[in-house]
Amino acid sequence: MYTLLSGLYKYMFQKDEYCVLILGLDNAGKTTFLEQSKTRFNKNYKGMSLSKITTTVGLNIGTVDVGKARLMFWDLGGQEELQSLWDKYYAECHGVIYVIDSTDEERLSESKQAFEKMVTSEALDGVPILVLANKQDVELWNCSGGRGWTGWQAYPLWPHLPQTCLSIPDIKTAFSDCASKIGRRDCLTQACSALTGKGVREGIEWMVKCVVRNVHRPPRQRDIT
Ligand code: G3D
Repeated sequence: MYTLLSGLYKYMFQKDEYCVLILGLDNAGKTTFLEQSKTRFNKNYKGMSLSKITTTVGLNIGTVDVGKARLMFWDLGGQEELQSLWDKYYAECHGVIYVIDSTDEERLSESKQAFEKMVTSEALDGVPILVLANKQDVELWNCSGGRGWTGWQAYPLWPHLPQTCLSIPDIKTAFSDCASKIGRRDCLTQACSALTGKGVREGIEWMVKCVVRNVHRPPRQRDIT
């Protein structure tokens, strides 16, 4: 009877845990994304004010429950000297969320280099990657004359206003030579605003689908050795 009840309890309440790394250059919006995710998915979570978040130095950890899956996020610092620590976490991770600051065209090639290094790491072979083109609210706010969110991947509605944010096609073009290195794995580029929360739920739900599906795939090479 005890076994039956404990089995039932586990079936109903136990979560399958997955480790997901949040990577990207400093100031991309990783911590804001983590806080926004916790606020959106965890009932009663009273997070810090998103506008008061400062850049990640070291490591932030957070947990988000989506159905029967529990995502354990590791938000790693993106400063150049901290990037060398990223690969210490690769072996344990089930998914990667790579955050790009879409308003920072100047650092796009630096971000691409960090992405390329990450994606070619053997320890991450087959791991799903969600690329978040963050801070899309900046473009939309400017381009819609302050009327708020108007849709995905929008181009300026008022062409005479300066475009302050890279679009998804811009980012895909800049990262195009990474395409062959991504290999056979789930990879999605998604527009997002960690600050307003647009795109956050969709991104996380996509990641959950991928990590759950991956568990049923044959183990990665690194697991066999
Ligand atoms: P990091 O953890 O990647 O280093 P943070 O980045 O989450 O600390 O964010 C860095 C800065 O970007 C913060 O501003 C934060 O408010 C801002 N930011 C993060 N996401 C968004 C977004 O979606 N839209 C906009 N407009 N800003 C965002 P400050 O001013 O504190 O440096």
